[in-house]
Parts: sequence; C-alpha cells; structure tokens
Amino acid sequence: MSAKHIVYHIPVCPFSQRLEILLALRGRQDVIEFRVIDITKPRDPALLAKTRGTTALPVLETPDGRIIKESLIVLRYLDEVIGGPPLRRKDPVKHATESMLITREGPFTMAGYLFVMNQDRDRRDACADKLLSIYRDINDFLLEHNPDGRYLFDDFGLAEAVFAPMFMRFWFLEYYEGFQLPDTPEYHRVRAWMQACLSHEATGQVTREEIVKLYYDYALGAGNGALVEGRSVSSFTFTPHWRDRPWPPRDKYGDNASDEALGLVA
Ligand SMILES: N[C@@H](CCC(=O)N[C@@H](CS)C(=O)NCC(=O)O)C(=O)O
Repeated sequence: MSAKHIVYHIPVCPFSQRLEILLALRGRQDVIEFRVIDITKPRDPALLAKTRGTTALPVLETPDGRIIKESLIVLRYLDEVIGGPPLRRKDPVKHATESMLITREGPFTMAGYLFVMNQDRDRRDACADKLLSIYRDINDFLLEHNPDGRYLFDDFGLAEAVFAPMFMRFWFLEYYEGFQLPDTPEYHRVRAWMQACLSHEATGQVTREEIVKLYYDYALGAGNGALVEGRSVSSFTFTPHWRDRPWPPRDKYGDNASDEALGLVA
C-alpha cells in the first residue's frame, strides 16, 4: 500500500481503536492519516457530503476517494491491503470460527452501553444480567474452541482486535456501576481472554482514566457528545484536557456534577 488512506475519527472511540490496534500490530501507523473530528461540534458539511449524510465514525477514505464505513469492514479491508501477517486466520474453518465470535460483538456492545446509559436504578440488575449472559455465552464459545488457551487461537487476532476496545470501554461499568465479572467458573475462560487482550502491547491507545472521564456523560444517559441538561460543555470536549480534570463522581444515580466540578470550564 503506497498512497495514504485517511481515517476520520473520534479519539477514544472504540470502533476506531480497532484500526489503531491493527496498525500497532503491524508497526504501520504511517499508512493512515487520522483526521480528528470533534463530536461536540456540528459536523463539517464537506465530510457529510463524503459520507452521504451519515455521521458515525470511523470513516475511511481511500487514496482514490472511495468511502468505506463500519469499523469491522474497515478493519477487514485494512487487514487485506496493509502488508504483513494478516489478523484474520487463513484457514477457512478458523476464519469461520473467529467470525462466529465476532457476531457477538454487536449484542455485547449494545448491552454494555445500555447498562452505562441506564438512568433507572430499578433496571440496574436487568442490565447487568443481560451483559452477564453474553459474557457466559462467550465463555462457552472459547471453551469449545480453545479451552486451555488465553486467546481464541494461539495469539492475538481479528476477534481480539474487535473485542479489546470494548473490554476497555467497559471500565466505565466498573467505575459508574461497580460492575465486576463474578469470580465463578462460568466466567473464567472469558476473563482470561479479556485479560490477555487488555495486557497486549498493541492495545495501549487509551487508559482507564481517559475512558472514565470522557464517558461521564454516557453514565448520565447522554451519548455521542450530547449535552446533559444544565451543562454547557460535554465530557467529550478536547479542552480542558482530560488529564487536567478531576475524576467524576461515581454515583451516576445521584446529583449530576456541574461543568465546574468536572473541570470542564476554567
Ligand atoms: N457500527 C459503527 C459504530 C460507529 C459509532 O457508533 N461511532 C461513534 C463514536 S464511538 C460515532 O461516530 N458517534 C457519532 C455519531 O454517530 O454521530 C462502527 O462499527 O463503525
């Protein structure tokens, strides 16, 4: 791959991190020019014209101007066009197996995001149960295909690049919901997989502190840079930098913190 591809993205976005993980694994961060989009501001009409009106990111623009959307598709595309050992398994049965695991990412992501965004304390247990049922399903899948390993197969591959960013985002559940995987056998295999993904050197693009601070508004039910009632700055803002802000309150069901208390205004 010679000419540069462009990826329009939102820093800290898990879907975009999938692509960053692939580049880190290949040591080829040079092949993509990442252009940062501020989700708290109106979208540039020129970009909207390219995407034909859709706003979800990441979006990849090929050197000849074609637009490719959806992180799983962009990931598979880049896996093919960037030189080096592919993330996807070459063996057709193994590739089918990793693809079956990847079909779980949508429901998994949805369950985690609905949980963090839930504002009704009485629905908390139902949200946790839903997410735990998916963890158990993944646990069972991993036991079926590689009972004694850490990854789905021998090493970090396509399924790991897809799930690792979500395991990291779900640090917001630990912080805002006190959610932990129970220490019982039905979660041991998925916990080992999760830990292997989180400790892999190619997944270090974001930190727990960054996620907890930026996703505070999600914990109040406001996603995608939307403003929480009574606030004038989104927790997704670029300035002040998240490092310079205090940790948000853990109790998402209590009083909402102000812009000032969150360190969002000078
Ligand atoms: N299914 C999409 C989801 C992408 C997505 O939801 N991205 C979020 C950022 S994490 C986004 O762009 N939100 C802003 C918007 O949708 O306008 C993918 O895998 O690429």
